[in-house]
Amino acid sequence: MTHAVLDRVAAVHERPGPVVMGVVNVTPDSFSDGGRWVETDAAVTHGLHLVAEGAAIVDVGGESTRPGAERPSEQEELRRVVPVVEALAAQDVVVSVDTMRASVAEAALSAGGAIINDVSGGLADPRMPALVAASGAPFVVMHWRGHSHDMQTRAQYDDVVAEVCAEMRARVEVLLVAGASPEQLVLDPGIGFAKTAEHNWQLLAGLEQVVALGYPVLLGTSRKGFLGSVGRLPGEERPLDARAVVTAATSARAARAGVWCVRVHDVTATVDAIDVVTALGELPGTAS
Ligand code: PMM
Repeated sequence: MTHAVLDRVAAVHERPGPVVMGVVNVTPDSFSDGGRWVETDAAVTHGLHLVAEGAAIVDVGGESTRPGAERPSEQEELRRVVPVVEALAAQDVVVSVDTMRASVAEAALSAGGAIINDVSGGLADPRMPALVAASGAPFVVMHWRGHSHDMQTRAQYDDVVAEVCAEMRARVEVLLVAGASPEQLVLDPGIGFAKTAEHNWQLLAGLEQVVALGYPVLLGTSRKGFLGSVGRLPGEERPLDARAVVTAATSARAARAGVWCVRVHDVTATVDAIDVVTALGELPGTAS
């Protein structure tokens, strides 16, 4: 059984392969697009542009999670996020809200948002699991080990794929005990969150194990640091606006692994990459 919102996403998407979630960060300081969409109108226009490019979901966030980032107040997060969610939802866009606060998630759902995307998987706010259960909305359970200001000190694993899977399963248990239903849950290995570049590559290589947990999987690699530095000498990173192609290459990898959704800033490049995987007959379950 799937959730009605995920069925709606599939209907909007109208094509095989992972659905594309376009990112709108309404923040002054997100690492990849901070400061560009802080005004409500600019954020809404950008969200609609991402939909025109092929995004089936627009993810609206008001808190930067870049390594080292400090948190905005709850009031400030609400001020940033709610008007954008409301305006996009009014235009029939499937909106997810990228928040770790139950209050912000609740306000966003009331404003027409459809999906809660919590990078802490419900760990940051003890009220989140109850809200997930009460709302019935799809909930992205991302793997997370602590807030951004010091998360990289927690990037320690013996077997990153196995440990991330086990920690996500533990979050799923908590959410189910709180009354959420399995159809609501989407898993995300949390690329870049308490992970080194090597951990990120190991998780990408092991994506099938995440998919095998039996829930839809969301993957967020877009423009992240390990894609800036891949193949480059130290100090010669790709600039943020030159990471669409490397991001699209990871979207192709995700498509082959059977991921449900990829969260990206550059929608066109990722749609193109998924089209190639589809044409090759390399989507799981479609081999000829
Ligand atoms: N990454 C960021 C923000 N939100 N949500 C999910 N589910 N998965 C991610 O990997 C993720 C996320 C950080 O990236 P950004 O600052 O460029 O949005």
